[in-house]
Amino acid sequence: MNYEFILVEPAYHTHIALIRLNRPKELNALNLQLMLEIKHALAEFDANDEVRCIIITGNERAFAAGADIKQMESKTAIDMLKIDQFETWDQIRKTKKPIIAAVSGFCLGGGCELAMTCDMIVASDTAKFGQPEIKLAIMPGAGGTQRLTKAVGKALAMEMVLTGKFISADEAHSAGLINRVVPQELYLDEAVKLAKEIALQSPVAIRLAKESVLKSFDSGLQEGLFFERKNFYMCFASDDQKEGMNAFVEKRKPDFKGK
Ligand code: DAK
Repeated sequence: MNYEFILVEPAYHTHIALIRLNRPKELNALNLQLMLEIKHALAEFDANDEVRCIIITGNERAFAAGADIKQMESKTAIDMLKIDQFETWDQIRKTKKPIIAAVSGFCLGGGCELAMTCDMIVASDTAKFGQPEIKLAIMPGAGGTQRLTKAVGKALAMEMVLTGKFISADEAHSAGLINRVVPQELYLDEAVKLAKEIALQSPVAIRLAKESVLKSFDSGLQEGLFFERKNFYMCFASDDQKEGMNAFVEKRKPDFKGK
């Protein structure tokens, strides 16, 4: 697939792939094609054994200022139903490899929802997070009311969703929405640092662990514990588990192969 609105580097660093949203003039507004391209690139990375962690980023001014308002403006409810963008978003959410959002500048509406669909968020100190859909007389539609509330709690989520106010990277960090805040010139490097730590681990165990953490979002405790247990057992079916434990015993660094 030729990408028009994203830049893709499957080997950005060893075992780390990068997707850069690339509609700078529109502050990376997420049009339908761009979302399809992200879905496609993620599926390719999932199928590529060399990739162990994925970073999605924008540019210094904007991660993404939301879904493309100009593309949505004239749509009817039935148009939206027929387009069924949720299929694309669901596929993105189902990516098996860990995804880090490296965020600078505006991270709004669908942009914030995309960042929250990723597994971790590293932000520049200039980042601004918000769900301003209410100002357009709509509401978050790609998980914003759910993931934001789970991350920051009811009080702040309600305020952000009902007033559309933005919060700074520091506020987002204190509220538990993001993993780290660093000076703007370092946000991508910091995301790479985090990705490198993940890429050193066993890809099998990483996949099972990611799945298990995500399970906690949509299950009760008992069901989640049961799911975790199955995935825990599954780790012992991998060569990586033998390698990891053997390397510990032999006091050397493990070399994980994802098998
Ligand atoms: N869509 C389209 N164009 C956008 C845009 C957006 N979301 N955000 C910015 N732009 C465009 C501007 O129109 C402008 O284009 P020109 O006028 O130069 O042609 C250019 O980017 C630069 O923006 P500004 O001139 O406005 O720049 P400022 O620095 O003055 O302001 C701003 C930056 C981010 C505060 C402002 O641009 C702004 O308020 N943008 C809109 C933010 C917003 O409301 N975002 C939420 C959009 S609704 C769904 C999934 C998700 C969604 C819906 C459905 N399904 C799965 C069904 C999500 C919905 C949304 O995100």
